[in-house]
Amino acid sequence: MGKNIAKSFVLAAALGCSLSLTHGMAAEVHLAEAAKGAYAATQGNLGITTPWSRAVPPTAHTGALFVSIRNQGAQDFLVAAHAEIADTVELHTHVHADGLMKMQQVEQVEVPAGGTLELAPGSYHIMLIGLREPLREGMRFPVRLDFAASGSVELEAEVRSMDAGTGAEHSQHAHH
Ligand SMILES: [Cu+2]
Repeated sequence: MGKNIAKSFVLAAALGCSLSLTHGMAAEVHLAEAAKGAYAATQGNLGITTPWSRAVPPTAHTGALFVSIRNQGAQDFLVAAHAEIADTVELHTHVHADGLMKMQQVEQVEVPAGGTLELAPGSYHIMLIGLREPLREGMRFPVRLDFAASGSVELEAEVRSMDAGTGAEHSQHAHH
């Protein structure tokens, strides 16, 4: 009897140990993220990474911006984006239609409560239409993001190489 109690104690200790280990690892990941300077800006409950786009050939008139938005609070919506570098800036998503991936404009994009909105190649993105100058690797340009609840955030976007990022290549998708 006494032996059994001792055994279950050991088990509980082992479980407790593995639980706190998992917890510790999650905290470590979070710290690593913060140490990297994961956010270019924070506003209210939002933490926003540096918006980025791929370099485009000088003949291209469109580009796409990607950014990650972490929301520590209640549900919010990205409702608009502005950038002087383009005549028109729209919020887009990708949809499958007739076996093709097509881009489609959306009114707003949810930033889920306690979650992350990921604008990424092949998914939601900010479309830059009518580029006033080519997006060259290494250049930076100002961008403003408007949120329904959190207000507007000014950021500086950076242009990365033409093959930056993972997933589907944006330039290969049919544009509405
Ligand atoms: Cu688009």
